[in-house]
Amino acid sequence: MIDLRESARNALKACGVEDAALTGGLTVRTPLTGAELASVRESTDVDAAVAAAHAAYQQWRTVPAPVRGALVKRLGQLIDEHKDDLATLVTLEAGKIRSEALGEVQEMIDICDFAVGLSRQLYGRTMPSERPGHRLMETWHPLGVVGVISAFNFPVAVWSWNTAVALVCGDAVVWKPSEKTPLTALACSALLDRAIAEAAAPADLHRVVIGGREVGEALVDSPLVPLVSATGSTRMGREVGPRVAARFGRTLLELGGNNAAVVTPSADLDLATRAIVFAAAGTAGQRCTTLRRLIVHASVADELVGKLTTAYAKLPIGSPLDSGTLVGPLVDRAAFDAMAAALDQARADGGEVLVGGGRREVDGDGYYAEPAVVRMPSQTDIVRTETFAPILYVLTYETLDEAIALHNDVPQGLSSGIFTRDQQEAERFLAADGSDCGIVNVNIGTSGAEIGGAFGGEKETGGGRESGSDAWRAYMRRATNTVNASGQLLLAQDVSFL
Ligand code: UN1
Repeated sequence: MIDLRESARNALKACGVEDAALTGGLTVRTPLTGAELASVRESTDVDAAVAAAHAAYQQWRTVPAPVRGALVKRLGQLIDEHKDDLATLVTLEAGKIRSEALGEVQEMIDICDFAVGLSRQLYGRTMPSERPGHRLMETWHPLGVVGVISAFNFPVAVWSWNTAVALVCGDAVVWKPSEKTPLTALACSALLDRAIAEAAAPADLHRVVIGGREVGEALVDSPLVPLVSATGSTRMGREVGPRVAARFGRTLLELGGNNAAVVTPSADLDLATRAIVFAAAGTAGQRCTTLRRLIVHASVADELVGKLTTAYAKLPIGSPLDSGTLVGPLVDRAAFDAMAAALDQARADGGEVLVGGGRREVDGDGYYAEPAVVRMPSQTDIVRTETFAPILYVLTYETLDEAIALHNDVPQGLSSGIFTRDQQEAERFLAADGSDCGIVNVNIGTSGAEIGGAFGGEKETGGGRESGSDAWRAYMRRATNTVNASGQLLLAQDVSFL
């Protein structure tokens, strides 16, 4: 039996976290057993951290972007060198199975690569001026301190999406990780500190602030934080959004999802089954991209549900430290209670729990849930609510219009998928009158997006886009420049004056 505390301490040490950071008032528990992993020091002066980061930004913004990219390149190398240590911490703190923990660290390496390339591609446009001898163009400048608020379920990848991009954009970062996962944050921060020191970049370019609500609020309210990138519940986003807007700051919100897949009669049901089980039961249903609703054509519903219940009944649930495990624990008891309450409500609404829903006694106070499949008579309120646990609600449809209407009739709009071999159906789902989500897939589940695309969603998901594509623009400010080399003063729109 491995000693989890020892294992966490070794991984932290290997990443360069000082012992002093590991004594304090915030107790960190592992979802594997509920036992205490460590205690960490809470931050008392967020304003000071922001001020220091702001001073660092003032230097960093004048460093050429490709030179900024070299820092992120080194960060990516260090993360790669410490892939095992970081994955161990992700497993211990967030409960992910090894392969998913390693996958999360791989996302960090990938986004560093992406950001290094980006550091030479922060392109602005030039536009034809309507005046002779004039040039019209735009320049992208660094923005300032980016406040990153991240959730327990992707304790490191989401930080890296924001931080790797923000750093090449010339910004500084102050990070408030989830109180449930401060150890992975300390490890990432130590690696970045090392890269910063080696690059002789300003030491305060990145700061971690650990604590609860007050720490987040200080970041949200700071006038020195022009962008707050927050990942978490819609409830949290509803508070953060207006507060930042009130001081004319920007937000990048990545909130709840209630992701669905449509399965049409032409779908490859074996491929769909594998994709659905990973998307719905993987990560114990604790991704914002987790598949929560299945909208199946009535003609294939029984066959697909049969395949799913068979696969679910065999899912290895247990400690993520065991190599055969595919489903680890929920993060804590509250998550399990929320799952049980949602299942009770689904039953009260006429739903039938076909498989799962119980708790497996695995180790101590770990809350290991059996992923559940629930057949529902209609899309009731509980189906329209995101419960952060492995519950898959199954609904049936007759026409594709009906499926799309059901699909879009939820408050959230993150990720979606269609399983079909009919190109017309696929194109319809991808079209303007198809899925209303930020992520729309064909013959792929809703989770497990690559970093190269922009990540985020519509409606109550918050509208932000992070990670790849042109998401970098949110981390910079745009200046539009008109340059007059004509030697005369010509006013636009033919206006005459003086
Ligand atoms: C999240 O759950 O907050 O697409 C992020 C995915 C991962 C990221 C999820 N690449 O499932």
